[in-house]
Amino acid sequence: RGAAAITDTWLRKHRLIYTGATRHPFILAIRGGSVDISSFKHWLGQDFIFVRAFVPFLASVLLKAWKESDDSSDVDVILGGFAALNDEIAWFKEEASKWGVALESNLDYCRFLESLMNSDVSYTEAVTAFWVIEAVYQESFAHCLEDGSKTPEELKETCQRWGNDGFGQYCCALKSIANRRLEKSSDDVVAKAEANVLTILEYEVDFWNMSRGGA
Ligand code: HMH
Repeated sequence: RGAAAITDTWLRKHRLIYTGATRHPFILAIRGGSVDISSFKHWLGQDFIFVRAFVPFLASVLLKAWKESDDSSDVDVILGGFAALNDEIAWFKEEASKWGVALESNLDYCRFLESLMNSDVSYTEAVTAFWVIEAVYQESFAHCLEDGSKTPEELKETCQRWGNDGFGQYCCALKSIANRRLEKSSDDVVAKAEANVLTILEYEVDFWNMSRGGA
């Protein structure tokens, strides 16, 4: 098919919510240099909880790739995700102690993530969900590093974590895997994967909204 990638048509179709997830007021406040540090700390504590729940989710994606994928190099890309996540968790621990952040739990988003680990969720759906979860952070934090941004010096390292080029290339690799699988999938699987993407975008917006809870 010569047409645009499936994921690109989705992001055009769901433009408003996608922009809500990648250009959230919290991100714009970081970029504009006016972010409230208590909001940042609140986000940090919540994201540590999320990232810990992300580990078993990623393990479920790896298992599905190994069992179901038509391309063995998918496993290598996902393995790279574990390396990144391992690094991220170590960074969160350091940052949390540096900023004196207490850790909270019980997020609805984590429960949704858990539902995506079920064995009745196909590899195609799981890897597509994985792509969009990473892509939202990549786009959001890369925006804070673009020319003209006034991101506070002490938050640049946070933005680099997800906004760096390597993470961008990793998201592109995930996107290619998702599109390759979606092209070969039934309409039913494509519809389920799209519904999951929409749910994830809504959770991402809610997640950014939570940063306000700390203020
Ligand atoms: C809520 N979404 C959330 N946290 C993250 N760390 C990512 C996406 C990207 O890993």
